[in-house]
Amino acid sequence: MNRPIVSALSVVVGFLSVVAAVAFAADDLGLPDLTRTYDAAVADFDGDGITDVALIRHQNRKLTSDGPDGIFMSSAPTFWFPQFQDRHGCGAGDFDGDGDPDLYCTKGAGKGSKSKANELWINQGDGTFNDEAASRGVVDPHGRGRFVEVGDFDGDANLDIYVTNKPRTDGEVSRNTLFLNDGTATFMRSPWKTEGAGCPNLFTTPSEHRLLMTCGDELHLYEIGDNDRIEEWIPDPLGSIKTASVTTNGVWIVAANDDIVVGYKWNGNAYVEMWRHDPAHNVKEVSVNGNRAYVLTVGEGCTNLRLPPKSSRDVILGVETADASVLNQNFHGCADHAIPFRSGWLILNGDGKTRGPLELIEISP
Ligand SMILES: [Ca+2]
Ligand SMILES: [Ca+2]
Ligand SMILES: [Ca+2]
Ligand SMILES: [Ca+2]
Repeated sequence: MNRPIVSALSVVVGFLSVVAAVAFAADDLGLPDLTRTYDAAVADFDGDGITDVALIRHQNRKLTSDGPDGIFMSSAPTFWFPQFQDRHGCGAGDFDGDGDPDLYCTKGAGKGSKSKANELWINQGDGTFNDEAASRGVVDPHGRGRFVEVGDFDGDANLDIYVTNKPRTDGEVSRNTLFLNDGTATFMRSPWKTEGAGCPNLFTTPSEHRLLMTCGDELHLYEIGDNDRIEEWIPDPLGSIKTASVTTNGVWIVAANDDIVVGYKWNGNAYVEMWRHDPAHNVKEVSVNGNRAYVLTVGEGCTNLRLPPKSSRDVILGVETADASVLNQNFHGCADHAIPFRSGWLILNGDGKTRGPLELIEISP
């Protein structure tokens, strides 16, 4: 098993007065250690009560392979996806309503000049998955796929799929698309539009009917009504917002630009700024899980594995109080995404062409 040059993962990380957070090596849980990463989706895919991880590594023939993308399950053997598919963001949900989580994955489109087929992996309940995207209407052949958000956006109790797409280079339409589930895991494109193509990268879903996304330095919170009706709130602009996340009840939004993290609270009419926190490093992402927000910084940026470690200074904030716990991690690799996982987060550090360590942060009450 490959180990990072500096073993920062298997130790308790320092600090703190507010929460107890512990970092684990991902390979302790059967996940790869140093690897490239693009996205991950978490769910209990094998139904044993333990959260599993679908790890997506932007696998591509032109880039060094770290093994195929796959679903790392707690009891069943890992399920591997077909190799070299330029797979990007994935989202898990029980789309066919049979009680087990399925998985939808976007793909790129040959730098915006080719067609491709996104994948809808339907869980067979025996540790295997079948790609049924074509028969269920979610291939999105011209979409230059980037990220996925799963939620019941139209309130009919069936899980829908929101896909962000980067603009194409050949004039074909490639914009963000909401696929609505008809209740049989067959999907139709909604006419509903957000800030369309060109804003593919950062967004999250606070609750049903809603979509929060950052787009061109602005923060958009959409409330999705009848398909063509859009209501939108934009909190007092922080300026150059690049990342945001929200509590599941929609009461709190935590947003950040490069320098400042801000907490907004819904007062019945609008989101009102309640606190600010300076994390002292460039913020890459904010991810809310329960009443805690993980602020992922890039510090000195992506570091080469052959060089001495440089510090980053990630922070866990109380969403309602902004009480802060600093994590000095000294990770190699590129800070990538913080994905809510069990009581903490799965941290991806292998963005781009640089391999980095996977990390698990667990929070004790
Ligand atoms: Ca499991
Ligand atoms: Ca299912
Ligand atoms: Ca199933
Ligand atoms: Ca729905």
